[in-house]
Amino acid sequence: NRKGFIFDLDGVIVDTAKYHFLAWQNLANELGIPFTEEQNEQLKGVSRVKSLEKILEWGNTSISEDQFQKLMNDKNEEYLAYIATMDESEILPDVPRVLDFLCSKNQPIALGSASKNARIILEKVGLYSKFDTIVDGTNVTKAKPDPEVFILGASQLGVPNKQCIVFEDSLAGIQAANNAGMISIGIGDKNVLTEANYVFADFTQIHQDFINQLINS
Ligand code: B16
Ligand code: MG
Repeated sequence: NRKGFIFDLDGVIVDTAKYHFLAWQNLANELGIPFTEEQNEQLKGVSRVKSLEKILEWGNTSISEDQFQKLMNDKNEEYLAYIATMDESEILPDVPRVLDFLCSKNQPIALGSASKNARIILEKVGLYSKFDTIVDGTNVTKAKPDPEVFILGASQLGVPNKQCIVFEDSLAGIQAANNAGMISIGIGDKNVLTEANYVFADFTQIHQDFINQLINS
């Protein structure tokens, strides 16, 4: 049996949300807009442009298009400085075990992320070569919950949507997987990821027999 396994990046493979938070917080500070960890939660899985739009909305602030571009660039430069410090110690628990198990079962593996920095992050943590294909924010135009990112991943793997399984930490990402007709597996809080087909706190809770069931279903 050949399924397609598609992984989100931030919140599933690594916890880059903490770096996004630091960089957005800095930017919000400069604009005099309060920015909390709760608000950062709402930016998970959301594109860079949409994230800045939301922060400006929260602060009732409007700026010129030029300034908008400049702020996005500044934020990304700061974010990239944090990314530069990353190594394999930042991979979330048991992610390599699951990737290696899928590989040993000859299952195709894709990345499906909203981030435009996905490739560099995978390189930094040493997981780049584990993926048969990578679809990220540089390849798609429509943001999750639109299914574009996952549908493109499935087609690059050569696997029908219905035979794909998506691991996601954000509600918008779970909805994107469901909208693509894929099996959705939430990684995180089951009270948040209510629309997922399955939810696990993290990959340490995902055992081989469950993965075998997915492969053979
Ligand atoms: P970038 P994911 C998403 O990654 C993050 O969750 C989200 O917070 C971020 O704004 C978005 O990527 C864009 O990231 O600024 O690097 O292009 O969860 O879809 O892997
Ligand atoms: Mg995510």
